[in-house]
Amino acid sequence: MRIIRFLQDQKAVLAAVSDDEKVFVLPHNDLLELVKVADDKGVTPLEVVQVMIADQLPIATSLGELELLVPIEAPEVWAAGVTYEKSKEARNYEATGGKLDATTFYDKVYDAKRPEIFFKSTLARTKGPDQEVYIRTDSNWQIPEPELGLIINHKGKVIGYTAGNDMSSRDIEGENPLYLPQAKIWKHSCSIGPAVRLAETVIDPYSFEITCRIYRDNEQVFEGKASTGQLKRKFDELVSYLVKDNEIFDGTVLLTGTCIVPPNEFTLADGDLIEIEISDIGILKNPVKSQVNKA
Ligand code: DO4
Ligand code: MG
Repeated sequence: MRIIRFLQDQKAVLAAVSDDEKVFVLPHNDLLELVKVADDKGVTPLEVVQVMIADQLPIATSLGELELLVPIEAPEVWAAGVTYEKSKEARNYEATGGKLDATTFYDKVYDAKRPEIFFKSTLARTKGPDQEVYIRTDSNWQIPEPELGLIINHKGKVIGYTAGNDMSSRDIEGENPLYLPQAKIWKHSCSIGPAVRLAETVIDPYSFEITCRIYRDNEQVFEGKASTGQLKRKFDELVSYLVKDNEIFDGTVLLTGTCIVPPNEFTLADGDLIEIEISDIGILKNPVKSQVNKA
């Protein structure tokens, strides 16, 4: 069971999507309210949804026709880095100018007890399905980072899973690791969606299949696939470092690192379309816009 939000008559509507893609409107304002109702009743969010939709007909509009919004208004988005071997290799390439035999701090963090965790986005900055993500004007090497996102409550309990795009500037990051915030955070540099898969409906979170496709002039110019089974760390390990001595708010998203990196000669361009598909969650689509000449 997945949870979405869509726009209807200028208002956000919460809905459940069944495994056969039928959409049922829910009476709650958002996922957090649904979770609270479930907690108050001593049942699970899935059980609340099942009771709600038992005597209800699905809406006539298909999922593909809805104007989807971010599935959760996450107060903050955090991200883990260098959690997959593929990411470690890509960072080493950036930091060493291609000298792959050099040992860097990326090798160290990959093996260290403490993971890399950084601040990525706020509610006002986070974009949803079909919204534009921007590329920077001062970078010549930019990529999407397709990542599984954990939606957690203030104690770090995982409520659900979504897809996320940790847009990144490889040349700015490669020039100096102290530039990480500029390589990661700018206007429209983070998107999440299209749905939240309720945690209790996921048998094994280490078997999500992630696919990233990039289209240019209606032609596919990149496709990469990976699985969360390749993750070096465990999700609860990442969450434990995020919540430690921190104040985390209900509905926070933790992106869990990228496992797919386009070829080193690739950079995003104005007009590209990014698709991030995660099995049992959906496809997050975002067009790419350059900020050159943008008001
Ligand atoms: O070390 C820089 C960031 C790494 C990252 O964002 C990732 O591995 O996904
Ligand atoms: Mg990342």
